[in-house]
Amino acid sequence: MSFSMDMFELKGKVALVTGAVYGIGFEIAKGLAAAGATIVFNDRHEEGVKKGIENYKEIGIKAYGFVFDITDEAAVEAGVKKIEDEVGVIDILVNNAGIIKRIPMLEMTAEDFRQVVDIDLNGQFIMSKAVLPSMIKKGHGKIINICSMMSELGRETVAGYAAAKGGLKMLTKNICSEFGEANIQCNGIGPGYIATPQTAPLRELQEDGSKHPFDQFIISKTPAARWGEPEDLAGSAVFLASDASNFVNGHILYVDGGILAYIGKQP
Ligand code: NAP
Ligand code: GCO
Repeated sequence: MSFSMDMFELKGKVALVTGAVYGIGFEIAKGLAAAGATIVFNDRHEEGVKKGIENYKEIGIKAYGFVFDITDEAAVEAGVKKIEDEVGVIDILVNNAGIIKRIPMLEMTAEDFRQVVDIDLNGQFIMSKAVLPSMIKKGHGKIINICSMMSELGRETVAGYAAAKGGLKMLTKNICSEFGEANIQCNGIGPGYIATPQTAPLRELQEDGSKHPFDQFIISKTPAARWGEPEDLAGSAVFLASDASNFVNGHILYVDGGILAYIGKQP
């Protein structure tokens, strides 16, 4: 297929973005909608789904919301079946939902660790497994896993999150390996430090009005010298969801303002 801008077009495609009521998922969904996709999202609670539908309506997007928890295999299978019946076969899955627990490793319980891995890794496996059969039948599909700096780097307090996001990078490569022949592309986006509710505690102002030390630390570690905004991720998501990336598979696209390229400020 020779190149044309139409390759970025998502008209007629159904995109499911998990946990996309706000934050990164919401901005990615906005980007996919701007490229023409029909947006479907989920939340664990009915109120979240209602809030999400309102959030999308406010910006002129008719989105379809469904209640299910990505860690509950039976609920996910029922949710995906409902989406297929009521909206259509899912062409694009963005595995965005996730949590973090910031606890020093020696204080982290096995249950804390398990919960993070369950939502940030097992949940992505369960979601992918649920959408793959119809993608295979339809003859194409795109799965985009939201990875992290912690797919490559470690830091104090995030043992569960780093283990899960490192695992998600390898799950991405494995889905690519196992389903590439079925014309399914599975890639990851690795956001840098993005200003969302998840990272709000790292940006809180100090009592004296000065910046949080972690806030300053991240700006000094980022060649772009700023936090990312959720909308910084939308262009990459559209690319990886579209025919423009049909020969890109098993790749993690880091959208990090240059963090992974940089050794840090010289003293
Ligand atoms: P966020 O603001 O905390 O939003 C996370 C979303 O996931 C929420 O809508 C949350 O719903 C949903 N969720 C959590 N557990 C779920 C479950 N079991 N089933 C269904 N939905 C669930 O996070 P964010 O910063 O936008 O992050 C989105 C993704 O990007 C996450 O995977 C995160 O790890 C990743 N990421 C974030 C950053 C960053 O700097 N912010 C950087 C790299 C990667 P509730 O409201 O119901 O909890
Ligand atoms: C943390 C952060 C990160 C980011 C992100 C980086 O505590 O270090 O929350 O893990 O959210 O995933 O890419």
